[in-house]
Amino acid sequence: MLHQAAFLLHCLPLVMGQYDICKSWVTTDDGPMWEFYACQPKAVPMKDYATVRVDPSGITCGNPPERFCTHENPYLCSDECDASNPDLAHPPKLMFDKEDEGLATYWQSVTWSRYPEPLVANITLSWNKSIELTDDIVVTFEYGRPTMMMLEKSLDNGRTWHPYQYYADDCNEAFGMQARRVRDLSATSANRVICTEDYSRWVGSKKEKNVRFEVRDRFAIFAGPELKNMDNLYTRLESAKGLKDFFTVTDLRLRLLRPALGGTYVQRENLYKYFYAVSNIEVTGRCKCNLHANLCTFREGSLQCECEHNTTGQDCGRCKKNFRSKSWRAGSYLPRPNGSPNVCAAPNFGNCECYGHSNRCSFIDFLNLVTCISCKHNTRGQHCQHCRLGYYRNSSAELDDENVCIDCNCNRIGSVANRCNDTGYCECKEGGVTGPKCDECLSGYYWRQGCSPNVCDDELLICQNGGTCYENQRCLCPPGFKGVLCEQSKCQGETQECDAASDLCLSPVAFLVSTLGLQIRFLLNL
Ligand SMILES: *[C@@H]1O[C@H](CO)[C@@H](O)[C@H](O)[C@H]1NC(C)=O
Ligand SMILES: *[C@@H]1O[C@H](CO)[C@@H](O)[C@H](O)[C@H]1NC(C)=O
Ligand SMILES: *[C@@H]1O[C@H](CO)[C@@H](O)[C@H](O)[C@H]1NC(C)=O
Ligand SMILES: *[C@@H]1O[C@H](CO)[C@@H](O)[C@H](O)[C@H]1NC(C)=O
Ligand SMILES: *[C@@H]1O[C@H](CO)[C@@H](O)[C@H](O)[C@H]1NC(C)=O
Ligand SMILES: [Ca+2]
Repeated sequence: MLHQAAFLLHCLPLVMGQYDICKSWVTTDDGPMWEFYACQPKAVPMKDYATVRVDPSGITCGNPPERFCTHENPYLCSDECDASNPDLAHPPKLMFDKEDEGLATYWQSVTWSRYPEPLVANITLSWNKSIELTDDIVVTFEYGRPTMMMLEKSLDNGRTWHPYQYYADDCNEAFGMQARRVRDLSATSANRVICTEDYSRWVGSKKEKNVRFEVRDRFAIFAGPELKNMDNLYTRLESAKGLKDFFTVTDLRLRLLRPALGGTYVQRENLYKYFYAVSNIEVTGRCKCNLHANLCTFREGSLQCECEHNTTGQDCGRCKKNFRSKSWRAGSYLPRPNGSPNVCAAPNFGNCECYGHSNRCSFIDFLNLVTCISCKHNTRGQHCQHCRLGYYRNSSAELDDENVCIDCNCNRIGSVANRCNDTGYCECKEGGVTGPKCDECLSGYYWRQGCSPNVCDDELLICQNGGTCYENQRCLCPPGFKGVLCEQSKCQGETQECDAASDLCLSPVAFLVSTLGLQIRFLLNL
């Protein structure tokens, strides 16, 4: 029995604290050396590191002071919220404080005096850091839970938002969704966004105060009811697309859409009993460090991974400079039990950096030089630091960026060759071709498989006799006329009698003179 207890004590931190060391100094046949492991920070309460924002402005009660009552005491409306009196104020910070036992402190909204206009509020928590949730989000409401609410999340510091879970006493009426329970989800639907009715029904305001986002129940789909089989969970997190991201957030937003009603209908004659009051928001998680750090510290107002494995960045999402002989990769939970650290490494010999465009270096004996081989991403050079012919350097990308070389994309017909200068300009053929990609024409030319001089235009090469110029390529002549500029009547010859319509016949001599003049004009480009 005693033995068992000791075993349990020994085991528990192991189960909870898997992947908690990044490296250890070991003795091998080749002497002592570092051994590296996949590692992650401990899960901790995250609410202390969040900044909070409550919208719209003026939604917090007490300015001006306001009376309110509760569903238990609907006609005794003598409680007061007064922002200027610390004992009667209910600012947002009271959702994150430490409470003495039995004494709830809470943020409180104004009452629903503007009914039937909706009473809505957003509570936004921001970490400026990606967090991996490891336990349920628990929001505690005093005086009843909302009858309509949404939880949203962001993965990009609040630029875009996505629904996380819907809550209503009637999912179909509130959101047009079928009510579901997380317990009914399966391995393939573990990251499904659902609407739940479990946390919105009226059960008296003292009894059930919590609204949950069930992280543990979702984990249990893979790890079993007691979360004993964490191996299986980690394997799934690694392999199932989008599953890890589902539990990752940088921001959370509670959208309170309708308060507790304490009954079926809103009583218009007593709107002082409708409001929101939140005493606590519990968020448990760990910094996302891509399995390259086991510590996360709070510095200059932000969480920051203490990156190992020669990685760097807020989430250890890059290799340190001079450790980019391979492309960066996240660590892996697999294979068990220590995972793969996927360390960033300095090149094997010499000081040959390939900026992540090659994994291999080669020593060229007669030049006495180490060079990267098989540079990818359209790069070339000893360090893969140049762009291949036909590509140019993307000035907004770092040298180790996969997008560092941009295709010149020179027009095949208009350019001399598919190569360009450092701003992407191609070298154009003679004869009116222009534009960065040599796919445009100078004025006086038109594009048709290259540039050709205009046949007609509106200035000098004007179509005659009422003809119209078609795309600078040819004149569209009226009936009875022909020629490049419609300068020629169709009825020629001196002796034939012409139709009455075409009494503008020219004699052959006159015609010759006329076309000659035209040609001269054309040649001189007058
Ligand atoms: C709450 O946030 C949502 C987006 O997440 C936004 O559309 C809505 O206008 C916000 N409401 C308030 C009152 O700020
Ligand atoms: C967010 O974190 C980054 C990286 O630690 C920091 O540079 C930036 O100033 C932070 N932004 C805010 C608004 O705190
Ligand atoms: C990171 O670089 C340092 C300095 O060269 C080296 O001592 C250390 O072993 C490297 N760590 C890893 C995980 O490669
Ligand atoms: C240049 O690099 C930046 C940064 O990686 C990238 O966002 C952009 O798309 C690249 N431009 C082109 C034209 O590929
Ligand atoms: C590239 O060529 C264009 C057009 O000739 C020129 O304007 C530009 O300055 C050149 N850029 C560089 C970096 O040489
Ligand atoms: Ca509190």
